[in-house]
This record gives sequence, C-alpha cells and structure tokens, in this order.
Amino acid sequence: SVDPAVVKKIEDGFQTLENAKDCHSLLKKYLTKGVVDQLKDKKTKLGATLLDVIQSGVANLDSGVGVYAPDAEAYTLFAPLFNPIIEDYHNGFGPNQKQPQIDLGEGKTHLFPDLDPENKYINSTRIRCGRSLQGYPFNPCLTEANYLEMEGKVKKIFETITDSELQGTYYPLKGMTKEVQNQLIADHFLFKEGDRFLQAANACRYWPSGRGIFHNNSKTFLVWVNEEDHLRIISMQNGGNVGQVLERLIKGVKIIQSQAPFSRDDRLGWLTFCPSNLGTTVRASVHIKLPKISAKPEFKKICDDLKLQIRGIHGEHSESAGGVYDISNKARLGLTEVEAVKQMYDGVKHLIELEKKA
Ligand code: ADP
Ligand code: CIR
Repeated sequence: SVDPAVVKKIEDGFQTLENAKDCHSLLKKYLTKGVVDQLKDKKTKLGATLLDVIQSGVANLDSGVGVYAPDAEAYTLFAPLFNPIIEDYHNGFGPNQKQPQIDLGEGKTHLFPDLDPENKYINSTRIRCGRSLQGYPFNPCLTEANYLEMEGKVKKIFETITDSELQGTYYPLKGMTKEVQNQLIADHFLFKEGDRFLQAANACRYWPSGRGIFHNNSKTFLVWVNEEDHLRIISMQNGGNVGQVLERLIKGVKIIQSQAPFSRDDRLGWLTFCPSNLGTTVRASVHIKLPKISAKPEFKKICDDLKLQIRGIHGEHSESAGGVYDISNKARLGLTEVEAVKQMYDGVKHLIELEKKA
C-alpha cells in the first residue's frame, strides 16, 4: 500500500492546486477530490504513485498540462486523471477511441511542397517524434545503470547507420564542454538543461549520465537520448521544405526502428513520458516571421482554430524573439503521423496567406 506520508503529499498537492486561482493547467482542471480519493492509494508494479504523476504540475503552477506518466502502466492505473487530460489536449480523443495505424507518410511527401519558396517567412522547419525502448520505464523509475545500458544500446544502433545523408556521431553530454553544449542549445539542435518541469517530475536524476545527442555532419538528422523521452528523433533544415524534412525523418525512423523494439499501446499508440506526446508523438514545426498577424490580439485564437500551437523561439515555455514564432501541430493522438504533419502544413499555409493580405 502507499506510504501515508506520500498520501499526505498528494492531498497537500491537491490543496495547493485548489488554492492557486491563477493556475490553468489541465491537472488542476481534472484533479477533483473524487479523483484524488479514488487514486491516492494506488501503486504501479514498479511502485509509482499518483504523487509521481502530479508533482511537476504541483511544483509548477504555470504548467500547461502538469502531469507525466512514470511508467506505461500509469496511463491505465491512473486513467481517471489521464483520460480527461488526454481528451482535452488531443482534440477530444475519447476513452473508447483508438490511435489509427501508423502512416508516416511514405510515398506522400510530394503533398508537402515548399511552404515558402521565396524564403520570406519561414526560417526553418523541424519534425520530431519520440520513442520509448521496450522493457524500460520512463525517467522517474530509471536507475543510473538503466540510463547507461540504454545509451549503450542506442549508440550501437547509431554506429550501424551507413546512409550517407544520415550517418554521424554520438556525443554524450558527459564530457561535452559547456561551450559546445550551449552553442548546440542556442542553435536549436540540443535540449536545454535544467528544465524545471522535468526536474520536478524526477526526470533529471543522474544527469548527465546516459544523456546525449547523435547528429549527422550537417545537423539535419539528430537523435536526443534520454532527455524527456528515451529517444527523440529529429529532422530539420533551413527554409520551408516540409516534404524534404519529412522524407529524411521517415528514412531515419525506419533505420532505428528496424533495430530496436519500441513501446506501443493499442489505444494510445507510441508511449511517451508526457501525455501530450502520445499517439504519433509527432510535432512538426516552423520558425516563422508573421509580423503583421502576430501583433493582432486574435492571433492566438486564429492558431487555436487551425489546431496549431504557438511556442517561443527557444521552444516550449520560451518567449518569441525578433517576431519569430515556433508554430506546430498541437494534437499528436487520434490521427496518423502524416495527418499531424498536414495539420501544421495546412495551418501555416493559411497563416502565410493571412499575413500577405494583412
Ligand atoms: P520539442 O520539440 O521536443 O517539444 P522544444 O519545444 O523544447 O521541444 O524545442 C526544442 C528545440 O527545437 C528548441 O531549441 C527549439 O527552438 C527548436 N525548434 C523547434 N522547432 C524548430 C524549427 N522549426 N526550426 C528550428 N528549431 C526548432
Ligand atoms: C507543462 O505542463 O507545461 C509541461 N509539463 C510540459 C507539457 C507538454 N510538453 C511536452 O511534452 N514537452
């Protein structure tokens, strides 16, 4: 059974959320007294509790979502909390709905010709997806030995990549100079360090052990190792050629997938640490200048209606700079991978038309 001290922390966390009038997280919206009482005594086989699920959102009242899954079982054991959050975040994906079959968009990349052939609006395009290695829980339940073993496994996979465009080098975070690390972060290639949302979720233990980045020479194909998810597979390049970016991502995912079994759930698709990334795990984004329409008060509403999410220039929870925004598909669950990319593509195309007319 759950330690009474942990139950107390859960109840205190609930009170903290109740008292926080300025908190707008999905956690606060759906963690009712009834849900607390139903779930506070439950524990996954690996020993994770409701506290592991909610502690990041309790410590960070400005969270958008506020919960993480410590292991795969948490999504079912704590479903009375996860399900409504998932439904709210992913365009109404209900408890009886299932993630469709995988369709990365192979053979369909011609559907995405350059969004900005004159190079006037889009600085760069990026598509990423996440994967979890079968047989390992998510961050809070991993030991240092797990991290090192997982890093060893994926390093071996990287060494087998012979495709001339994708082949590259794995750079462990341990031993990387601060100068190199900070440059990679500033240039948008590497995950940041000290993310308070992840830290409060116990997702940064033993840092930097087992963490690192693989990339090809031109930094157009990259893989993050053991940051928020076990793997983040990324394709990016300057300009607005979404088709080319997707084509490269598909090539990379297929190579890696052929050598590592990943955790997939029949209903939720690819499993990830954060419920916002379930399903396709795909976030397709552009860094785009839209000086006219982004100055309008209705810009956020326009993007919401197009099912787009706005982020700042250095990723989630960062600010825009120089009028450049990160615009991406918001939902990742309940649609196919190629549909997720199309949501970003069609939405951004529309935004560019609005900007031209403004
Ligand atoms: P994620 O995409 O994994 O959800 P973030 O929002 O933190 O995570 O973004 C990670 C990094 O990727 C940040 O440095 C961000 O600026 C960069 N990035 C995202 N989209 C683009 C893009 N279209 N072009 C260049 N960099 C991008
Ligand atoms: C939040 O709730 O704002 C953070 N926990 C991040 C949530 C979604 N972001 C993500 O998956 N990277």
